[in-house]
Amino acid sequence: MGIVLITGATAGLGQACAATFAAKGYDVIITGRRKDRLDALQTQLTQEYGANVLPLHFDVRDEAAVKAVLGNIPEEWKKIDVLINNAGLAAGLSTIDEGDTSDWDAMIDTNVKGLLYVSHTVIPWMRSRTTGHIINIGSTAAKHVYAKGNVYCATKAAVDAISQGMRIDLLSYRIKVTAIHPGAAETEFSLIRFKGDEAKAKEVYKGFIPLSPQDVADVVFYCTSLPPHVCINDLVLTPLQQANAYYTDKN
Ligand code: NDP
Ligand code: 8X3
Repeated sequence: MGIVLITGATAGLGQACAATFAAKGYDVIITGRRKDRLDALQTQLTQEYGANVLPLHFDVRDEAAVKAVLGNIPEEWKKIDVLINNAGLAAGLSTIDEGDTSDWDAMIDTNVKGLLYVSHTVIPWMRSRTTGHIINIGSTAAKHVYAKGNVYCATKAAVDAISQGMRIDLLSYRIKVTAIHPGAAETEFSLIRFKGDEAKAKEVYKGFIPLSPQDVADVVFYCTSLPPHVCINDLVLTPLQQANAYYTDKN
């Protein structure tokens, strides 16, 4: 089928994407900071789907590490067909005057700069083959800002804008760029946002049926399964009870 690279494959949406693409016959490059999870996922994907798996252990915020680890993969793995820029986080939920600046750094460095470092490494390989598909995971938070979401929403609006820019710049190389913007999906996202507070994290998903990681992975895969001349540019998916980042009908 081809080769897919998924950043942030140790949990949530990225992990579901890894399993989905492996099940469809892709060779899979999985990345993240938690090496134990990468190793476990490699074993699972190999045993369940017979997939070839390349686990890469690095922090997307560290440009030198991105270049050293991802930049030096074996030549046969550089023929990446699909890049899923998924690694990301929300850190904290505070008004702008009360925000923690280290949270801001983490979100901007991961969600924006990390996505750029990884893309900057992979795009030349796609360009040389005049083919490829970049999927950037944005959020409904890219489309509407919600109270206390300030910097997180800004990073996802940046992902939206970068996706538009990539699409223009890469048109002549026939590289597809798709931004996918999920609404609330139950993953480790809220646990990370609330720094391990499980009660607060669980509260986020009460009163409605959130997206599952598999729901999102199925949509991501669909976008990659269209004919070569068709590109979904921008796609928003939400739970039925969520209209946008701000309005959720909880009961
Ligand atoms: P999870 O917390 O479950 O997973 C996040 C993944 O990102 C993990 O694999 C984590 O791996 C990786 N990651 C985070 N920081 C870094 C880093 N510095 N370097 C490398 N990898 C990193 O969250 P989700 O699966 O929910 O989130 C995935 C993406 O989807 C994010 O971009 C998020 O903003 C977006 N999103 C999530 C929504 C939701 O409701 N869950 C809705 C809309 C968008 P590790 O810790 O091992 O490094
Ligand atoms: C994650 C969804 O609504 O918590 O991007 O911002 S939300």
